[in-house]
Amino acid sequence: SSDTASGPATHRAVIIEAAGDRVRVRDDVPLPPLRDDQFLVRTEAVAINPSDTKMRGNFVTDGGILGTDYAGTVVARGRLVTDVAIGDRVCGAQHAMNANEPLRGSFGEYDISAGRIWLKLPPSVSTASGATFGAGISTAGMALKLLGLPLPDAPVEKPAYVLVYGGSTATATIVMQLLRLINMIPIATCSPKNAEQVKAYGAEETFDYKQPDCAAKIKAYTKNNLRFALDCITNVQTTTFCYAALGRAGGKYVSLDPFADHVAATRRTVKTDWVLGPSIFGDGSTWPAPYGRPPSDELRAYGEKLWTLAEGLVADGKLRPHPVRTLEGGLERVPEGMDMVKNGQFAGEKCVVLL
Ligand code: CO7
Repeated sequence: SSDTASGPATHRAVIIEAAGDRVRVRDDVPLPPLRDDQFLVRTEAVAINPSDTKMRGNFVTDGGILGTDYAGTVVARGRLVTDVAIGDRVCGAQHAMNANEPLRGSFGEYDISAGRIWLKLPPSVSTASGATFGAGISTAGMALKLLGLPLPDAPVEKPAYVLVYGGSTATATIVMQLLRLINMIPIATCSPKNAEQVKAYGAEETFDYKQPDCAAKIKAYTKNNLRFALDCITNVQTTTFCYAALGRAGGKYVSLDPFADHVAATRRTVKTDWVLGPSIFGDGSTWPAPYGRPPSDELRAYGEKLWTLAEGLVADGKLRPHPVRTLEGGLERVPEGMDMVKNGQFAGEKCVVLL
């Protein structure tokens, strides 16, 4: 089918069937019409997030398109859109498995812009690398907010340490750069083999979490004054570790998934929260408990600000993407890519599928 102002009526996309959680690549998936305030992107690369492999069971809307991250070229725009032109390269995120808009996952030949959760890519960033920014910037931005920290337009006056547990994860790569830009000082856990890379993205010091005295070392390094911990892994061990590293006065612990309450209950002076990535769109979440949320205009405005700032930082080379490894051959390779991500075959690299 040929492109019109709204794109074709159908396109190829990776969908999931509720019965049996069957992932399929189909050629006849409806493409919703373009609204006046949206633009249409011909998808050239999609990145696979661990979360894409978790959209199964009661997360699934039957026939919905999977995928959060995309990058490509603008091919059509609604009449109210002035900040992108046809031919611009962009990247962004989609609110996948939103029961209200199940056909808006990113793993399709076309992506429709979602709010202001996108940015124009500068010539210095490849489309494949750009495809990794969607969930990364959204998750990192939400993490800063929940930690009670500002965005890069208003750096803190007094630098302080932030422990980033899981320093070599894709979220950590973005969050550590943002922490530096707001004048905070990231320190991170990772394996020794990843220490140089983690430092290159902003960590002042790295700690090998496999050493038994690691939390105590962090406590000593931060003189028992650590007040912020971001847990990019989130299980009983990692929550326990972060709680052990936080200083005597307590502070804030933020994780990327719900954490174990029995660990959190051990220290009353530590406040907690966890990031729900898609809350960045401001339209709430229809995902099952505890992932459901009401809409929030405050979060919508925050997301717009985050992504507008991120566009400038990426253009200036101040916000660099996570390392990528690509799979060629189009959307047909997405199911295989999801299996590989789930099995840890892309540790330390983002799996990007080129269309
Ligand atoms: O945001 C959304 C929508 C926006 C619009 S949707 C949500 C998007 N967010 C996510 O999907 C969260 C992604 N993160 C996770 O799911 C987790 O944090 C994991 C643990 C899966 C990390 O994801 P990532 O893709 O970054 O992981 P990776 O497979 O590349 O792993 C990176 C490293 C590993 O190499 C380990 O590091 P080293 O230094 O030890 O080699 O993570 C480390 N790691 C662990 N460290 C300690 C992995 N498992 C670990 C563990 N303990 N159990």
